[in-house]
Amino acid sequence: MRGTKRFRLARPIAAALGAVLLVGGLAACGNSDTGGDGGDDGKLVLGFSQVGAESGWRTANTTSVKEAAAAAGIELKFDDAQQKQENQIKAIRNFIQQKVDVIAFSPVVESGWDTVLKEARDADIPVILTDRAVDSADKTLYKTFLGSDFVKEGRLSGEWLIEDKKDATGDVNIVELQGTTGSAPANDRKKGFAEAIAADPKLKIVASQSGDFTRAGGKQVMEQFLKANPKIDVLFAHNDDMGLGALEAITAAGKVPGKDITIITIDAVRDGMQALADGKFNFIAECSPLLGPQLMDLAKKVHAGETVPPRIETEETTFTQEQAKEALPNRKY
Ligand code: GYE
Repeated sequence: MRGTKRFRLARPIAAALGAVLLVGGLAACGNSDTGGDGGDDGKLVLGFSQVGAESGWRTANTTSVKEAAAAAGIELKFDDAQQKQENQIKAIRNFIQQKVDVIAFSPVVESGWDTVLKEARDADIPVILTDRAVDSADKTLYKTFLGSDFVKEGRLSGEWLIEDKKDATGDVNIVELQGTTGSAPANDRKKGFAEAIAADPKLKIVASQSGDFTRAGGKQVMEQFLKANPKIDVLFAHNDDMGLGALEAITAAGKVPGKDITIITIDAVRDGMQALADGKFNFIAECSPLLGPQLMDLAKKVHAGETVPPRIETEETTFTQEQAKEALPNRKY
């Protein structure tokens, strides 16, 4: 009898408890709907759409993002877009559907993002641009842009060249290996370099084409440049990888890189720095890929509703051959 009675009393309690748990569970889901606790275990969920794996820079950047997410206790949903904008748009739509707390992405090209960014805004999911910018006129479509000043990198490269060629007589013929067509670093590095070298009329860009930021692209386009242009004095490559690919083409054409052809690149990843220390490159403007820790910090802040600066610039330097020799042993990437 007693047992039965206890059982009878226990049932409503259990039912009530069940209801509380159910409501609690729904509330937890509800939080993530509105950008609340996100993951099942209460971790902030960050959807990150990476450009691809086109260069040493990109590999170092991916490692930095993954390591920083783990260190910050952030659940990272990582997507590799293989250098295709349509893949990035798909990934961002997936993140919206999954109701992640924050979306970060490195836009492969500058244009064409407004629609998907509006979708993220409508879903109340804050967006952070990392590494590359978009050209959207509506700046409320994203919270901040964390990355380098690419125009400055191009300008510093051009200024170094002016100094290096100040005693040269006659035309100095430059070939340019551009990054991915339509990308912020390709547009901006081209612009900064052109503006700087305009100060010296003997510096002339005789050919300029995209090598898509890859070694294979750099090699192939440099081969064409060498065939079409009997006199090439300078190569300006928008990243180390294209410069490294071009080295093969230059050597195969019987020329000595770093001597017959002055080579300027951007990034300063380990292989690039090695080529510079070895005398094959002549100058590198640094572009830091180690954006992970700052990105995680920003993700936490925007998730908490804090205001963040609309533009955060990475600190960078430049390297000559001598400086590369000194810096190489401590280079992290
Ligand atoms: O310079 C290049 C990479 O967006 C800054 O992308 C980045 C660039 C970097 O492929 O190596």
